[in-house]
Amino acid sequence: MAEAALGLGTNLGDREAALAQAVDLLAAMPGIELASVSNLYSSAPWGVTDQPDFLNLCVLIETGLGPLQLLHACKAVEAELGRQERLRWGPREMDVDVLLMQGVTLDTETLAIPHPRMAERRFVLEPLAEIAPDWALEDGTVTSKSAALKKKAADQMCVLDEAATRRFASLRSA
Ligand code: GSY
Repeated sequence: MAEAALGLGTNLGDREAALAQAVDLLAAMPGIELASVSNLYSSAPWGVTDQPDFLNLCVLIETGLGPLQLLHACKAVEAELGRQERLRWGPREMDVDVLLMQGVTLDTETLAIPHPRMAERRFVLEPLAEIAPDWALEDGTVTSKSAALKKKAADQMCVLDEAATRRFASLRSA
């Protein structure tokens, strides 16, 4: 089993309900055991800015799946949540990204691990710092990179959303 970190985000429809369903679907997948789930963060859209704000969270899992099998599991959750093909950086019903995987460095057309843009995204590093603070990145840890990015990108809105986190928790299956 390997530890892996996933980033989830949505900016369409009932976002807390979609995140709750996505996390429950991941937890029910063969080969995936959910280890921890971060709080929810409201974040300004990254890339294409003329779209609704996102809700984001990160999860840590233990998995017996290989990297591509894990990617397919993430894509299956997106499809189950009604993900439509739209603009590359556009609005989405659900996005599930493989961020990190213990012992895996990969750079192919299909999948890159660590996620190539995670170090530029507060909406990834801030929830991830809650659940994987000491995970080593290229030049630091998740915590140190998150703190540095928070200063450097102070204008990139990303705030802990306690109300959304409470609603999300109440929507998760028992
Ligand atoms: O790559 C993840 C999807 N996505 C997001 C997101 O999850 N959160 C924010 N704040 N902006 C985003 N832009 C894209 S694309």
